[in-house]
Amino acid sequence: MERTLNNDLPAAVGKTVKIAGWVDVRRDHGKLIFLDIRDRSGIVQVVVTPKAAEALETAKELRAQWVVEIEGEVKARPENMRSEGALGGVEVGVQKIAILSRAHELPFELGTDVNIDTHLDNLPLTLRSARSRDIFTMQSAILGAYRTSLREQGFTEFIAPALVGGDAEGGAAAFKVDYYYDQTAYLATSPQFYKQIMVGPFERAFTVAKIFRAEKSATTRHLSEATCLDFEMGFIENEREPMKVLENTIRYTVEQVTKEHGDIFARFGTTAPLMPAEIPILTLKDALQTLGKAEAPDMEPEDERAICEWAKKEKDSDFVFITRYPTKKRAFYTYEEPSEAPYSRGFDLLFRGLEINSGAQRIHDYDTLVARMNDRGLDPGKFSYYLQAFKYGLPPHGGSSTGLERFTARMLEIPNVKEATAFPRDINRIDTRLSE
Ligand code: AMO
Repeated sequence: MERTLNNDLPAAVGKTVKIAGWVDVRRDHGKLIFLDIRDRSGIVQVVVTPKAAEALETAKELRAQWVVEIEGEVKARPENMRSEGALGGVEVGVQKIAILSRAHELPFELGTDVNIDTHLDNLPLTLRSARSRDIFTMQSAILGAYRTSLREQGFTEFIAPALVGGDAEGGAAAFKVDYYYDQTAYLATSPQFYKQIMVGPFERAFTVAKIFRAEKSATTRHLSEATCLDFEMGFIENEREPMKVLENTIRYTVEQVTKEHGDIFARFGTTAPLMPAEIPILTLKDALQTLGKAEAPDMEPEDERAICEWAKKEKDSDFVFITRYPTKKRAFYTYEEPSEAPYSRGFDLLFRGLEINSGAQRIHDYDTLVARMNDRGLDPGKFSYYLQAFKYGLPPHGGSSTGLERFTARMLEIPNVKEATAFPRDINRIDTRLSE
């Protein structure tokens, strides 16, 4: 018999089917045993009665996370016994149970509140919890929508390298790697150079890239390995065009996840993000002034939270753009706004209190870029490979990068970005805790 997925069971009432999955919960009620069986499509209740004597003996043995194959008849549950959800209206009357895999006793009941370290120490188990499955279902949907939207806006996806010869951000701490011939390579801190190079062949290019940053600080928003949704586009007037493309992409993503995953927002006690017709844009100066703060070269995390609260209250928006950071606070390739020097054409996008994206118009003129490198004490000779893109003609261009984990975390209002990372790496852990 072919396997039926749980979410196809409502259409199979009266039929005998075979389902397969994990035992989520076993409940004993006198002579009956109820099992909740989870497969990739959902969770369904099955009932084992003394009529199926052999199955009942097997069911008595079953524990959480055992993997089983079950044959039985699909029945509509009586009106007063229905539970919530699509599968709440059906159950399977069990005829046969085959055990595919036995689980050891669990260290704790799945779904109970455990602290973040216990959660991370046991990911092969805890990722199976309803909460984790919701988080990574959401992340997968974000990723899919992001890609679709950029493709629809004329972008070509490429794969950026993770092993590089130097640090693209010129400042972000890079992990060193022993390479061939006694050379030191680095793990990429950003696909920045490669996406700019790809403007040459494609005008509009994007990549989903792993970035690695030797972040020494243990915070709820920093990872040593993060995933970035990066795009770059040519023939722009200024930074407003990449900001618009980003806004379109975010809007499409929010629309898609709202349509497909309203139930997840509800389970996390939050709502789909507020997205006005236009995301508000503030200069750094205006943002600080709005908060009654003195002028400063950057925003502190508490300023980011406060300005997001302001945007929500005053502009009905969970997103806010901040522009006109001082050029010297931004990466060396950032274009300066000529009419407002020393302020730049760089921007950040804040979402529900956190920076989730950074972008800018870039310097596209070879001589200007070399001069900027010299200003910053960077040796242009070390960037000769990247500089070829400019030597051989590159239009005015710009782009941005969204941190997937941060975007996911704020989407569901999860306090720690690590919970929105399937296998997070941080100062204390690379799968297992380093202190052990
Ligand atoms: P930036 O350094 O701001 O910009 O990174 C872009 C976005 O990536 C995410 N991010 C991180 N997320 C978790 N842990 C980290 N350690 C981490 N570092 C970065 C954030 C951030 O907004 N080249 C530029 C982008 C550009 O100009 O296109 C860059 O790397 O969400």
